[in-house]
Amino acid sequence: ASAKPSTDPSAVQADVLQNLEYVVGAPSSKIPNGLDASSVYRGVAASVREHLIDAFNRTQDYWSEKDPKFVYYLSAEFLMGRSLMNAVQNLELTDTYSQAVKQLGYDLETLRDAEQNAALGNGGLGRLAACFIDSMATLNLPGWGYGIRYKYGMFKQAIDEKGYQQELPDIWLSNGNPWEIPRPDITFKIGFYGSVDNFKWSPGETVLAKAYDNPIPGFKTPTVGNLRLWEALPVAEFDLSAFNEGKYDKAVEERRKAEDISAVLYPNDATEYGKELRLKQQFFFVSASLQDAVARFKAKHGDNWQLLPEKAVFQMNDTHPTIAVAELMRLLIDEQSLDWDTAWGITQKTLAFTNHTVMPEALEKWPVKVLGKLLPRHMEIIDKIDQIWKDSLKEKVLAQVEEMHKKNPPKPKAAKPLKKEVPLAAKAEAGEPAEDEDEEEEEEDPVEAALNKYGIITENPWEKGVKLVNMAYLAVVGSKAVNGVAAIHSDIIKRTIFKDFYELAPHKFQNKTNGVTPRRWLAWCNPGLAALITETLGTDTWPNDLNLLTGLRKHADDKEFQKKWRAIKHENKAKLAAKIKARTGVDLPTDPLYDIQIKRIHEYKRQYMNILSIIYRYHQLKTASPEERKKFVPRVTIFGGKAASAYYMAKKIVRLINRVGMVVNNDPDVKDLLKVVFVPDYNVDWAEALIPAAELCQQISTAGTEASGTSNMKFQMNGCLIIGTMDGANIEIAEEVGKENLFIFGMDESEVPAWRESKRAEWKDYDPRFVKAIEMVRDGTFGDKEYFQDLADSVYDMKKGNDWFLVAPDFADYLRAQEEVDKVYLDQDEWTRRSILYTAGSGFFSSDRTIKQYADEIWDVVPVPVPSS
Ligand code: 26Q
Repeated sequence: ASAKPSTDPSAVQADVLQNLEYVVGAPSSKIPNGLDASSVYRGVAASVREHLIDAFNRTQDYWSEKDPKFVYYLSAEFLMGRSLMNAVQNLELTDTYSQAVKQLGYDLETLRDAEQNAALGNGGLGRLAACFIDSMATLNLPGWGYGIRYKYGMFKQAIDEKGYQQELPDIWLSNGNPWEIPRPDITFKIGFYGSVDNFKWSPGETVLAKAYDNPIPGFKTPTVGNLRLWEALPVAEFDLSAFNEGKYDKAVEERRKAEDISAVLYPNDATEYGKELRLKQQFFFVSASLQDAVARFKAKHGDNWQLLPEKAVFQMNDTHPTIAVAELMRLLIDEQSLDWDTAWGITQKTLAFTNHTVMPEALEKWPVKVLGKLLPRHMEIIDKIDQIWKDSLKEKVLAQVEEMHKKNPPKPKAAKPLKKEVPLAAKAEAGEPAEDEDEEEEEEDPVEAALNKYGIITENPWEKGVKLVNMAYLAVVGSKAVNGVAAIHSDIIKRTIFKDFYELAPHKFQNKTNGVTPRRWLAWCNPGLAALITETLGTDTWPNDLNLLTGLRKHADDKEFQKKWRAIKHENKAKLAAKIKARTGVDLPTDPLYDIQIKRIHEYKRQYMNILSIIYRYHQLKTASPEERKKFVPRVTIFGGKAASAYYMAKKIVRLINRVGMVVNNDPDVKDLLKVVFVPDYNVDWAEALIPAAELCQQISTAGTEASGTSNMKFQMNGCLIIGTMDGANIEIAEEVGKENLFIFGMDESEVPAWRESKRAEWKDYDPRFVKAIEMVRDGTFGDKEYFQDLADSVYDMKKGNDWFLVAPDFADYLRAQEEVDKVYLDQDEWTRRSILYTAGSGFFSSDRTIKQYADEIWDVVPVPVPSS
């Protein structure tokens, strides 16, 4: 179809038939009724794609002509999920396609399930990037996402019959991907290794980055944005000389080595640094993206490089793309012949950085050895940036040391200057262990020590002589703006990990509280509630103007309205129960309280604390008389989430939850009073079914550890009450909804450090209910006694584990909050009133608000709406 695609149902139907024949290649004898769902899905998707491409080309042409400032969102992850329904809904073609498909004898909802999830991300950070590009398109903001087209996305999780997590490859491209536009004509060369001679880099290995464009439809606008993902390929298809000599394996080897770079998503949402392939991935997509954007700029503006910061801004999503600081410098200096100072001025005005964690192990640090070997020219550039940075720091550090010495004069010591000059590395080479030092060498020069601590290049505190590049520091120094992702988090980074940087350049530091797209996470995933909202507000524009939801507040006490609200939740619970039955075989009643915790498995997120409280509840039920049992509030507790494959404790937590489920769900004593379900392979698709059905969600991270959280916002939008700590965005949700309407418990962030430093060691005051739950983990109630001992120790035996995340001291208050949950649930009117207030107060958490703030306060990018044709 070369003409503009029609939106008339019968024309759409004809178009689908045509695509079934010529894109899917189905024989006409089988069209339409002899086809499987996957084939029909592909025909429908190919038809929807025509609408997308049409609007995509109009948008991109228009932006190209107007030449506004562009934002480029650099992210190693985009967790898109499925696209069919989102595209159809955003294009406002749902009725058209539903009818067309129905007339062919199919159901759009069923076809939806034939699509593979695009799981090119680990969790929150990747999904945030997906929500952001949705909002950018909806707000008509000129901008692209840039990332990696992984051949294999996030691993698939299976739970075996013993309760262990198994990891399986995610072969998501096996049926093709109708949503992408391959661009064989858009390629860039990416170099690695090699040597530098007089500032000139000669790479020892070169691969090709090939572009794939993924159109991103906005809602209620003709704008369709772009997510450009790069695939790694060999520069030459085959090494012909090797091929001709019959060395086929050598010829193929090149290809495999190149393709490895974009082969797999690293399935670890904390750390994997040191792994050369990971750094290769990062540089690969950053270099391709920067080269692409710089070429676009040059085509329009020639060598007027001073104009670059007025035409482009790159937002770096965590440290993963921060090699961009050095790569932009290299492109400007080595390829465009700018001098250092000019290039540095432009770089610092063109880059911005978002931090997503304060956990030290998740802050990327690359060994100088690894980075210097893979990217020798970049290492030189980073070295120089570090020198300049340390020089600027020196003055301040000297003043601090003098101040310290005034207050606390250093003890005079015997001068042994010569011995002190011997570098540690030299000593190590001479065969002396670096650890084994005599006393005077332990006293480091305080200025050196401070410079080492805040330097971009620092010595690994655990391995003397090993130098590391701190990528977060590199990003802070090279950026015009640095932001955290929730108010408390942005505050913490100024006080802790970036303290000195903040003091030297306070104006750089900002907060941008996360948000989520209300299209996918309310309007599309919860059609029942969406319809009631539209009817009640008397408008359907709220998904683009989410503060309109405050109009629901005045209905919160209306009993009739509450009844309708409850009926929708009940319907969503029934739908979820059917899906769980189909996937796991577990039968769930639909009247109990649906209590859900879905997120990556981590000690700091405390799924462990949740399951311990469930274990205690099980104990209470078992020891209660039949009369007493009647007083329990029935609960269905649901968990979902993946454990990184090498994360020892996380895997044990997954297994414990599954073992508890096996015991509890088969115990006739507790029957419908308690169910424990672990949904295998939690992903975006599961989230879209779980969140609308949830009545209570668990946001229970140790205060100060969860940067923001974003599922909390999705639950809130769908009227789900929160049990949680004063952490991340929970705090801001409490402000919007009224703290009294959440079930808040536990220590707050200011109390945690003191606890860790002192009280922990002497604290013996375990709550007896905690002791009981731990005992049940130990005594084999859930099988495999031996296996669970060290999990128990990790929060209980201070000699073996140190309960870093405060499960023990927060447990009693957690149970108190849980009792409060039960009490309020018995009063369904009160529960529903709160539920309405949650949705009504969720406007602030639309990613449209977040993106508008980025655009206004960091990017300086303005909407350029495409005229509708
Ligand atoms: C790093 C090095 C090597 C390999 C992998 C990684 C890696 C990959 C993914 C490190 C971190 C991640 C993902 C982090 C993440 O999802 N963080 C979450 O970001 C959300 C969006 O801002 C926040 O809401 C969450 O609080 C935060 O945990």
